[in-house]
Amino acid sequence: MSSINYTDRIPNNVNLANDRALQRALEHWQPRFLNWWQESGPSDFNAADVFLRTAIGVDAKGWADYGQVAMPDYRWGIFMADREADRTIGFGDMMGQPVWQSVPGEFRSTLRRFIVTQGDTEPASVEQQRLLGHIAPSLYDMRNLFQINVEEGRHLWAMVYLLHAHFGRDGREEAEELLERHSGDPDNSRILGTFNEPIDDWLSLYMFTYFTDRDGKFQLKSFAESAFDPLSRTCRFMLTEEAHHMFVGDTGIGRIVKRTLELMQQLKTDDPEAIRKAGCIDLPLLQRYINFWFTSSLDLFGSEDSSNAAAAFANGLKGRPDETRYADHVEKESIYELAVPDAEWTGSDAGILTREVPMRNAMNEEVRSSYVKDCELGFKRWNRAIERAGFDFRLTLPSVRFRRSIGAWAGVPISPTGERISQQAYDENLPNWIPSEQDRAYVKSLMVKVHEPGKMANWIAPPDRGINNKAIDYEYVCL
Ligand code: BYC
Ligand code: FE
Ligand code: FE
Repeated sequence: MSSINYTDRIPNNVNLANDRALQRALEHWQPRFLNWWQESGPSDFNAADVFLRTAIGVDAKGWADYGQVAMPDYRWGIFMADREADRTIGFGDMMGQPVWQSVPGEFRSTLRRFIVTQGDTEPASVEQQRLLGHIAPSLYDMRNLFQINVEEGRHLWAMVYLLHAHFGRDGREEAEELLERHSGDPDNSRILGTFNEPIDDWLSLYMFTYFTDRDGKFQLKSFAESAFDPLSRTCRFMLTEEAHHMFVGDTGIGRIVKRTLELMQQLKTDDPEAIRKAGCIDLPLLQRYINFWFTSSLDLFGSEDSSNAAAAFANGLKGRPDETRYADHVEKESIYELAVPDAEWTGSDAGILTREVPMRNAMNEEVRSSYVKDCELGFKRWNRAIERAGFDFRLTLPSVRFRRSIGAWAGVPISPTGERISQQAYDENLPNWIPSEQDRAYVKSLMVKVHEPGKMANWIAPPDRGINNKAIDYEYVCL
């Protein structure tokens, strides 16, 4: 089952050769994918050899191969985690029944919507990051960017496989449309908000990979629990690759903090102006980027009170990450205390009410809360570094109600610390809470390409180590 034949046009461990119709349909989609990569991916670097890992199987010990590859020659394959014998549904109304190998008719459109929404984010992110190679702060970073890009391309393949294999003609049409929508296109945009935001600089890339790829982790973990076994197995393998994407964000932000602290100690000041004069990223600026990307990513979990989420849980389509850690997997009678805005707020009290909703309806909020806890881990490390360097500043996650566009708090004026404030106070202060035009222009001005092996742009510290036991000054991209 899991032996991969790389002479196949589409490397896979899903026995594609045994289903000629499916294989032909995917081979028909393949040149369209390559066209899309050519038009919307990092194709300015097509000629470069890049030190990439390629998925070659699903065995935890040896799932990837490392080597110099030109990106258009990357082998985008279709992989699923091995099938678990006698796997049963782990949550919801059908708990304990055998999982499904095909899609039950009554859940077809919901599952298709989930898979299309998941699939849509993958090429969207490649489009958003398309030009960053030109301003990479080092060859090491450039390689990481391209690694992420090819793997998001593979994640698209993973979803397109499910659409082709299980959703017939509708699925094939959806697979075409995944290549037709474009990030930020006013006429045909990507489905979810964050995936239409521009990523024009590397600070945004690190924020995106820290906060938005982490949404990916939580959504994939929710689908890993699914009763639809092919979706579960596909997502379990995608999570193997996802870890590196978050690593890039986590270490990227950490290296900026490190470099800025070095400078602050050297100049004996935390004055943002002084930091900027020396060409680095001041911590308040970093905080504003955090405020922007965290709040945008929070919207990706959907509404706090969602009948979609309740139905998906009841029907076993989408569970909670690490469902086995919960005591109750059915949650039929359970209640969730949800904070909602008081519609009659006069400005005199907190303006936040607690409403009891069925736990199943609050699944999005439950998953969002686990996500927030996961986001906090990096902050503990960065703040320890700031404290050790002798400065009082602390990086924080803003309130989950701040600057929301989806759900109960959408459009409600809330400060980053979570207080309800007047619309006027919100409008006046928002430019200080998220990056201003000036901030963005400043960050852009720092973005210079550094193409010498081992060298880093001035605003970022080198990584602690290289990739796969290579030295930091290894030539990760041969331009
Ligand atoms: N922007 O009941 P509601 C990743 C829509 S990241 C725009 O509130 P539900 C990656 C929603 O679609 C992971 N629209 O929410 C990261 C629905 O529309 P329809 C991506 C939004 O349905 C980095 C309506 O509002 N994977 O992999 O419970 C790089 C009401 O829905 C937004 C997934 O998201 C938004 N932010 O849940 C590369 C998993 N939020 O259907 C890759 C698949 C909600 O009424 N998606 N809406 O027209 C899902 O599971 C669910 O669709 C959502 C929403 C969690 C997104
Ligand atoms: Fe992905
Ligand atoms: Fe990712």
